[in-house]
Amino acid sequence: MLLMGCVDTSSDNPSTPDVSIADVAVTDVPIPDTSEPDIPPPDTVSMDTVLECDASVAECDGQERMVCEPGFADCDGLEDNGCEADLSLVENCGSCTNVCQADNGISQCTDGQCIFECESGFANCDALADNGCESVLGTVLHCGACDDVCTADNATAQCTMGQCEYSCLDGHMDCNGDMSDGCETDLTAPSSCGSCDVTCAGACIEGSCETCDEGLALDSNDPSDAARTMGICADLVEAKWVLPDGQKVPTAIDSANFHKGHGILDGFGPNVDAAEGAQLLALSTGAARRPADPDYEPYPGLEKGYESEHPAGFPQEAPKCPGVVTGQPHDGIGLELTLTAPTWAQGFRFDFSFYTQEWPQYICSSYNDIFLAVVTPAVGGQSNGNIAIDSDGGPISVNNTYLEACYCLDPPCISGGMAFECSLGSEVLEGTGFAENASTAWLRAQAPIKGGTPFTIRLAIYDSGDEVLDSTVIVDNFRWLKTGPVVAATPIP
Ligand SMILES: [Ca+2]
Ligand SMILES: [Ca+2]
Ligand SMILES: [Ca+2]
Ligand SMILES: [Ca+2]
Repeated sequence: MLLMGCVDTSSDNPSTPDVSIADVAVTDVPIPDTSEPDIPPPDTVSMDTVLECDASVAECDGQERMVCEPGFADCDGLEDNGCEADLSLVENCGSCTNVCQADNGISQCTDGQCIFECESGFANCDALADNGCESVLGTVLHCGACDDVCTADNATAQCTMGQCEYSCLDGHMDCNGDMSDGCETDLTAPSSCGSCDVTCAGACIEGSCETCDEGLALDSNDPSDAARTMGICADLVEAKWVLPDGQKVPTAIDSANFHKGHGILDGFGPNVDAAEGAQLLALSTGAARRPADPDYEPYPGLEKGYESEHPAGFPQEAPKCPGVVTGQPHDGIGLELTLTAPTWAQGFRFDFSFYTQEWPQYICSSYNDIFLAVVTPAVGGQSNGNIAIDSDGGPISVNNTYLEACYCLDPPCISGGMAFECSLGSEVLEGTGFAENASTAWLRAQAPIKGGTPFTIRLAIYDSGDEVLDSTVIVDNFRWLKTGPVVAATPIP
């Protein structure tokens, strides 16, 4: 570890000593020139320097002088323990004063240089050696790695097992499944009321769509009440009662009979509730009433005493009844609504169910009562504008494909050459005036529209060919849609 000796360099150049003296002090010997310019301060002298006696300093004063081996140094200034310091150790790495230390790290001394590795869970994210491994991994600032920050709009973040996890703030949701825009959806908006997919045709109040159909009069003649009953609490420009073809109701028509064709009901029989709010709208070729209601007209129905024209593009015949021609409209009623959808809307939907007394006797006959929902301007490739269509693309007439609730004691029941399985039973017919007849399930019609642009929809129903054996449609649950759907009407699962 240490060499003992006294090296005489006097034969070299006695006037210019070229090696400095470190903290192994040469004592009681006068040093000729203390202003030697190339004597560095002691604490910067490399301890692996081989010490030499200055030749001008009287043969080392007769004492043995310490010369450290390379890689060692006399850091404590004590001769007794010689060159005690191993300069390859972290305590004095390369020099007496170079202590290798790194916060949250494990240091090594390699080739006289301090290096360190961070302990598990820490990292040197700022690349500064002085503060070692200053960053705690697994936090929202450095989740999986340095600067892997967990942050998202309208969300709180935490880092779990190196993965960012987010919780949306109250009133917000990540509806697009993409946290790069955070919890982007405002759940207090009518376009996403309380959850991603709930849309309203009115205000969103505390996460639920506004309803505006509580306590409306059964026999209200105000067409905007009919709209409210359907859930249209805003965006209504105009509402009016019309004939099925959109014509004004002539004064010659018996006004009382005409207005019996609509009713605001709190359900349709004991087994069918309003699909939205407290009430649903009924439109009928007879009286839109249940047996217990005032003005109810029992089987075979109400003869209102007027005819009208087919709407443009009608009659449209049922594909399943080839050769059958729908008769002249009788006892018809239409509700025409002009609406301006919010700008976010690209479509709308509503629910309806069609009941008819023409089943079972008049299947595939000219007594083909019909409900239609005509949108103007026409949408989705429907040339006649009708969006209330069945699975064949035919109209919702007596001969639509969805007539699956029927009174049939021993299915299938055969009518008009057609077999009816009556798969929905007859419960929904009870208490409606159609107990021994037939209906569809609740169907949902949908269509695209352009948000911000007014359009009209005319809901109409009429007897076909004569006035008897009435048909009724119940309508409710109008909603705007954020995305534009294809035109369809399908049973609600
Ligand atoms: Ca998102
Ligand atoms: Ca309603
Ligand atoms: Ca009829
Ligand atoms: Ca009738």
